[in-house]
Amino acid sequence: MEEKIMGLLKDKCGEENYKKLELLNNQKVNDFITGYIQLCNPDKVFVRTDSEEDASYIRNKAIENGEEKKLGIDGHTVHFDGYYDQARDKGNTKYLLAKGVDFGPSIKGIDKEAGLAEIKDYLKDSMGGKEMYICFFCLGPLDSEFSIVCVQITDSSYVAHSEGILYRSGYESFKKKGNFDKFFRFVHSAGVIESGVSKNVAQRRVYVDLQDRIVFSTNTQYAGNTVGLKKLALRLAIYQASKEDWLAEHMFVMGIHNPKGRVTYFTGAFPSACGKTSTSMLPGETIVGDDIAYLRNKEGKIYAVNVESGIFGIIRDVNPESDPLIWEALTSSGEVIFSNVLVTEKNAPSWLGDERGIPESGINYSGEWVKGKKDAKGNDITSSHKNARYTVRIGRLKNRDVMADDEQGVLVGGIIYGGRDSNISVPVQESFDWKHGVLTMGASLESETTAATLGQEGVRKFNLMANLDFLSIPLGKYINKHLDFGSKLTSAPIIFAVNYFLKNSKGDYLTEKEDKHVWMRWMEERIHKEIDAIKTPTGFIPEYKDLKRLFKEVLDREYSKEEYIEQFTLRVTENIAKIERVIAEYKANVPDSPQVLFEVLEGQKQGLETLKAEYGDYISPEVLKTSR
Ligand code: OXD
Ligand code: MN
Repeated sequence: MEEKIMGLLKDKCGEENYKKLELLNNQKVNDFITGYIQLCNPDKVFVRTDSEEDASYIRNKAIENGEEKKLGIDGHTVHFDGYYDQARDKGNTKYLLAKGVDFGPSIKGIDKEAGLAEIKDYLKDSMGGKEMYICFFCLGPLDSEFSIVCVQITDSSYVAHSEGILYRSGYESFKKKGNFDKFFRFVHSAGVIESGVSKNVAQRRVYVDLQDRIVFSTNTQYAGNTVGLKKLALRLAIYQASKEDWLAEHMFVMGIHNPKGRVTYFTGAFPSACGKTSTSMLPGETIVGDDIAYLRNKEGKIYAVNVESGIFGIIRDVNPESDPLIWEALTSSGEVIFSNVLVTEKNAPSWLGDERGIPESGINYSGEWVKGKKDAKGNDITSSHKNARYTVRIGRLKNRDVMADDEQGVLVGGIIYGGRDSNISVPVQESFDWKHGVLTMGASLESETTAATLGQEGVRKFNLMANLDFLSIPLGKYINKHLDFGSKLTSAPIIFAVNYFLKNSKGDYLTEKEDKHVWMRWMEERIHKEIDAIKTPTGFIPEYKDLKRLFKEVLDREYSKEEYIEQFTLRVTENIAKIERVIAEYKANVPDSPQVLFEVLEGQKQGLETLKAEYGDYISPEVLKTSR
């Protein structure tokens, strides 16, 4: 390294931190760091190794510089993002694309040169008066064929602290690898801070450079935009996976424990805020991960790992009865970062749907808050934000799976797709085979939008495999990749679809929050071929007798025939309309759609129309059973 540049690195790092970098003996790491020290111009630099001492340095900094405040319970802190910085910014998240490259209308790109110039302009001197944190992490279990190591540069101790909870530390992994250059890089600056939050949110940008494996994020604090290893890394991973024959998915990984003593692992893809985390934490079952999974084919079977080691979960309607495990972790001492909740006069967090009730006043993401407070546009400001979050290590949950850190991953028996769907699909159904599952369940997923992304809520949107927001390859290629991946399996997992949000014509939910546990147990028994099911044009659905038994066994509840019929009635017209919408979406926006997608969807539509001609718009499962 040039004398002058090395001098700068030494000067900003100080003896101790410089030594930590020296021990890595990695030229690419050093070049990367010095480049951004020069550009961002921090006052000083801290290098995080895997030591507890370094983790605690960052934790303390977050308190010292006001990014987090201590709450009443030991280890609990709260962080606030700006009023207009409360969710993922899809509109300003773009791929830096070389001239002539186009991923199709569903994926936002920006000319690489122009995008780099813009982001570097925002980063220039952005860390003046601040400390730069350099952190090393690992996606996936350490020393595993699944794992990818990463370097995060950030000027936010909250981001660095969150990552310390959410990911496995990776400094030692870098050291072991020596002078290598295949790692992910993230550069984040919250930009100018005013009253504790990013001031220039109009210049909030998340730009992804797939070729150079680097993601930039500026003028934002919300973790979904800033924690590089989460959704920013998922974008890089999807691209890399597409070149290397594995899958990077927006999926939980969990074990379902049958009373006979066996455990069957599932992965499940759901859009944000649609029940993914709460499924993965079902009491009596075990959690491997709640958000992002890497899947690999090993000897014809799928194995999966959790990319993360913590949970950045939505804190809404979390109560001791419905979510006992997370409730316990969130109300006992230990490390938890709450974000964008209400802080009460007793210095405790309060959230929407908290059964302890909402106080009259407190401090929240809008500052001092009192019931009835309105924003500049006259909209009600809720006490806690709808997308308020907690950040906690999975190890804090009593039901962490024993295989959670296994470097081989867990054998996947079932894959689930779920969305927020108020009027079409039955609560649970099983695909006919891998191709049918991928195309009619994963590739046809629609979901009503939620507060996890900026923009209007409750709008039904196409969301390919619940991964659309993070796709970094053209959609058709992504679907083909899944089909191809499945075709190489000798023992493919069974693909299922669930819907926790089905309503009746009056707008009431037809299922309870806990019912998902029964659907999981039904799927588990189906995988082991222990029970029959009813064949319908959209998939196999449960028989009443099995659900009646499982409701009693799992929830100690009587399950009536009426409930079953209402929940599992095939809504033929709605299903046909959905297929037509999905086909239209692909025709309009996915130039590389695989032909087989249209064939399978048209086939399903035909099946529905034939049935409709005979039995009408709404067909009871009892009728479907006899019409086989
Ligand atoms: C998340 C998201 O936070 O998907 O997991 O938005
Ligand atoms: Mn997610």
